[in-house]
Amino acid sequence: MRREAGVLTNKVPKEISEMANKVRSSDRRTIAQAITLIESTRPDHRALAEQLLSDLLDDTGKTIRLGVSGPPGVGKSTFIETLGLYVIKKRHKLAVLTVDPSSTLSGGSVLGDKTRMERLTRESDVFIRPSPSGSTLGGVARRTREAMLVCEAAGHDIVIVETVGVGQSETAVRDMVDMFILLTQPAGGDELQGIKRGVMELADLLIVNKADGELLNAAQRTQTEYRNALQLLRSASPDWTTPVLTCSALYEIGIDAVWDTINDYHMMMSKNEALQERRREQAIAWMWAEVRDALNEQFRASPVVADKIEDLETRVANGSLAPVAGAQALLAAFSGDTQL
Ligand SMILES: Nc1nc2c(ncn2[C@@H]2O[C@H](COP(=O)(O)OP(=O)(O)O)[C@@H](O)[C@H]2O)c(=O)[nH]1
Ligand SMILES: [Mg+2]
Repeated sequence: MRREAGVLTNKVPKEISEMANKVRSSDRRTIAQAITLIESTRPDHRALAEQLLSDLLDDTGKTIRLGVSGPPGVGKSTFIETLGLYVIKKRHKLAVLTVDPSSTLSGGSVLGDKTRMERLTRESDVFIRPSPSGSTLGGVARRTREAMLVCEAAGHDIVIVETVGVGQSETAVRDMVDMFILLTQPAGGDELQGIKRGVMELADLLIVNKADGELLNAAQRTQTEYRNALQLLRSASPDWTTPVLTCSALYEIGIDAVWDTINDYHMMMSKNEALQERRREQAIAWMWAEVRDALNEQFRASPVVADKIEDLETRVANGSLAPVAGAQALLAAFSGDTQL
């Protein structure tokens, strides 16, 4: 494609403005194509994707962005389907995106290829997109963030990003949503299973799922334990104390209260400008992440650097060169290269 057209002249190719218009008119095929373009790693595609996003930017942001995380099997997909069906009855348009760290590592998927969202998939006002496979979690997360903007421009006013809680992905998702929802399940005994304190601190809402049948009592006990534990942590936002709710995603119990809480939170955050502030911070963090990634890529792609890597690595490994000196040699080679 015409890389020069984008990079050198800033002139937006006709097909990109047409694509933007079709996204805005909510053409499903175009939305899917736009996201495929965004996920492409080819430099010419990247340039086009950036133009597309610039074109769409004014139509984004009028949304509730929700992140849903939790350990595997806790019921994230079931919950998203149940909540999703609930909100589209209220005439919202929903998009569901996933950030799946496992897809970047193994090509496999922790979230499961067999998503449990068959009922949602059949709804015409719902757009569901699984995680792209990418080289780094950060890369996947940024493409997901861009996909989110495309969905917003297409009029999806609720975006849910699902991620499995296995470490860094929670932070990546928290950094792109307005409200981070952490799902847990009834714990056996008195331990709070599976959720680390650092992750709990990220949560704007904590939900104990599977509060049904034989698990109901245990769910309520777990709810109390989390309430107590949260009192010892700092709140994610100054004007908001992270609530702990119970629900049953499977039997569709307690979803009203979840939705009310999401709305309360959104109203509170919008009223005191906290939402705008959070999004401003996210945008700046995103910009720096892009800089970091681009620099890293350029560094790796530099032939002068590549020439030196093997030798320097060997010397650092066998102790004849200090790691800091090795890094400086690489950086010097790189800056010499980029000043040419
Ligand atoms: N009893 C009960 N089981 C549930 C509930 N939600 C999900 N499950 C079950 O838990 C298992 C994992 O659910 P899934 O949504 O795939 O979890 P995910 O890995 O977090 O996405 C499935 O067998 C679900 O049927 C619930 O509210 N109550
Ligand atoms: Mg799942």
